[in-house]
Amino acid sequence: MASDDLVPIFSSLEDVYGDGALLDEARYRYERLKSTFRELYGQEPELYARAPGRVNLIGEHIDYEGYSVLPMAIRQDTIVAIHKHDDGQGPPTLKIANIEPTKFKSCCFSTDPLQEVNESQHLWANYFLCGYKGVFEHLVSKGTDIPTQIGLNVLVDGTVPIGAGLSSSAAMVCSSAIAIMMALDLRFSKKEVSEFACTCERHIGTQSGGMDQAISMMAKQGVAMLIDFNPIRGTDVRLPQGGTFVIANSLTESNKAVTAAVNYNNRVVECHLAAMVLAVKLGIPVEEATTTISTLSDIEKLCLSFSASQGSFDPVFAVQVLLHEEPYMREEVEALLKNDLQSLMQKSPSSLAVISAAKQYKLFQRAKHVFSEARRVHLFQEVVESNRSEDEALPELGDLMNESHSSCNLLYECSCPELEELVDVCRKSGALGARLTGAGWGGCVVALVKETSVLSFILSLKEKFFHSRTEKGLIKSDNLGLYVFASKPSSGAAVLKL
Ligand code: NG1
Ligand code: MG
Repeated sequence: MASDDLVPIFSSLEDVYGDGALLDEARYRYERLKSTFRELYGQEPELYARAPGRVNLIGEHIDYEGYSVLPMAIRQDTIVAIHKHDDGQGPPTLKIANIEPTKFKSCCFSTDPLQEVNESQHLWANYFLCGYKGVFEHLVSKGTDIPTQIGLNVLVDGTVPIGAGLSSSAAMVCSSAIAIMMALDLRFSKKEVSEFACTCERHIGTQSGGMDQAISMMAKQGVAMLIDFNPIRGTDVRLPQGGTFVIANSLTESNKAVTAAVNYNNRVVECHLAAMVLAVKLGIPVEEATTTISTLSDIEKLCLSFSASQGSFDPVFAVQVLLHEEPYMREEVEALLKNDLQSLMQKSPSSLAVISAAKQYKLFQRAKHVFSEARRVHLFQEVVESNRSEDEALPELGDLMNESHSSCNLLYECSCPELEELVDVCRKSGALGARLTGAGWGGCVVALVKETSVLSFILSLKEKFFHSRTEKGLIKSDNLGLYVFASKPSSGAAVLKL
């Protein structure tokens, strides 16, 4: 299986960036990295590691519940240039600089893999530190010898927009992890990195699922991928001809690491509580429910095991019958689970932060979103794989995307006014479907558009959404290509020795 392959090492930019306009841009970026590296550190990079961002086509907020998702890599990526360094003066350090030093200030960390990531500081370079810790944690988990700590000089260039739901964080963690892997003379498979990069990104304080790291590591040019979890597996998905995905940025940044307790992690905790409550309602003893059930996909498995003896059992139906629509108060959940929430969440400091910020829990809505969204992913894949004509298939895919968005907005409440406006503009501009992509609360929209109308679609978005923003000075009109662009499935992470 492809994901068991080692992280590829290339010696030419063409291998990764093809031979079009992207290659010219890449040449410029790598040259600039090389010369800036030399100026900063007095040496040239030993190698470069790059990992792409992604756009999730369907399957939002379900990866951490164990459900399959359907993303594709985008061309925007993060490049990490790296070289070992030992100036013999004092203990070795990790020096991390960015090609945009005013926006992203240089940082210096010790080489101790046991150092904590300071969650409250929200440093961009923390994502490098996550990758660094991840490599060592992975070695420990494999029972492999730990290499001697060495100093590293690092320079980063990222083109994935930040806080846009296109996974700049995973692009940075994955590219850092493989750069460090190479600098320490280690070789891991794409799958290994997918797995440990997901776990180590949690040092930032978000309880991420594994979608972003998996697609960033395993993506292949020209195909989207169905990603399954436990264990991680990627299946190529060939998108139907005649349709193009256009990404548009709502220009509202959502920094998940900062808002985790009320947004992202809050939803993870609500799903966890919903799963335990459903288990109890399905007759599982409380003790067992609170110790063995952690995700909603555990509940679906339970339902399937019942269905063998009691006829079919649908998880969306179970939610409707077993949970109530009014938000649950803490006392009610505690009474159902015969435990106080503090002790149920005690193993996870970030869950404790959620509990102290939350006033109520929307178990019905969150669980209904997750189960129905999981189903939409499979319907999407079925349509893609069916031999239906593009005239038939594309509108069906568009409908599924629209349903997904409405569920994200109404049930999961992870949209925002700017995303709503942009989705609306997309549909009025001829999109077959449009939805928020990534975590939401800001960031991007992905729209499915007929290939033949992509240009007029983008023009319409520029006029109806972006024009007023350029007038207000939020963005520059000559930069609009950064905020709205068509995207083809791009290739996954790689190391370059140039
Ligand atoms: P983005 O949009 O990159 O912040 C996040 C999670 C994913 C997934 C989506 C929602 C991380 C690294 N990524 O993505 O795992 O849960 O939200 O579908 O936290
Ligand atoms: Mg992210």
